Amino acid sequence: MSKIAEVKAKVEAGKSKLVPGLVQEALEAGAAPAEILQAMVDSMGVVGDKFSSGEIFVPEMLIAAKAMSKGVEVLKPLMAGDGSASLGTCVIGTVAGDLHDIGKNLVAMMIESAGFDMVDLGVDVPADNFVQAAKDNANVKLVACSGLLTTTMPALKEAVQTIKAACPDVKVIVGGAPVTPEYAAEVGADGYAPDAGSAAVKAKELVTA
Ligand code: B1M
Repeated sequence: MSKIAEVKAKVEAGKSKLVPGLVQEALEAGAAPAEILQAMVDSMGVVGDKFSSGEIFVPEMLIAAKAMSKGVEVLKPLMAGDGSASLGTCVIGTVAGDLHDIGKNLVAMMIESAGFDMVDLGVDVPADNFVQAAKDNANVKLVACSGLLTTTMPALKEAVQTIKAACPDVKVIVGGAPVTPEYAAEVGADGYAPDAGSAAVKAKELVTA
């Protein structure tokens, strides 16, 4: 089994203690950080499918998520930018009622590496907290809202509309598995991205346009 395949298998199995070492070994074997990251993202897809089919339950999903987060910690320094030029501050969070943070953390990492200072509000963030952070922090140019559950789509809409009403000059970008470009436009977001890499590209585009 290749090192990347081992990383993938151990993330799926939720082996938090083994994953960082295997990620390191995969790097030493010549794998690119992006390739290892994609393998871990794929693992979470498998975990989601197993949850949908009733093969595993919430605790197993949670330990797999923890294992992936440990692996991402090893990759983060390799994927971060040099931070030399700031495009402004980005406030990021997962919307109210939603506890998923792996995708949000990846988006934060990529937007930061594109040249933004990052203020991460974590998960389950009420709309007003995004506004408060946009006002309290210096030079906020962008707010990024992540949502993973169809049931929290209304919270995403509320977040976008509250932020745009209170801070019309701040750009808002949204994303997450159930979010579509059409939904993003409908709720009044300035931008949408399907994944972390394109979120960084879109973020830069929004504040430099
Ligand atoms: Co949850 N969960 N979960 N879960 N979970 C999903 C999302 C689900 C699809 C699983 C399934 O049924 N197949 C399903 C949602 C179904 C739906 O809404 N239609 C689901 C469910 C139902 C639930 C609970 C309701 C389960 C329950 O309690 N019965 C519950 C809800 C809790 C809550 O939030 N209130 C729940 C709980 C959990 C855990 C806590 C156990 C855990 C999360 C732990 C954590 O995040 N720290 C968890 C996990 C791990 C998952 C899956 C398996 C993996 C999510 C993940 O991290 N994916 C997920 C199944 C799946 O995704 N296939 C599932 C990897 C990550 C890199 O991808 O987050 O999509 P993702 O991010 C991508 C893009 O979406 C995009 O870029 C990222 C990477 O490139 N993106 C953005 C994300 N945010 C963006 C923002 C942007 C732009 C792009 O701009 C701002």
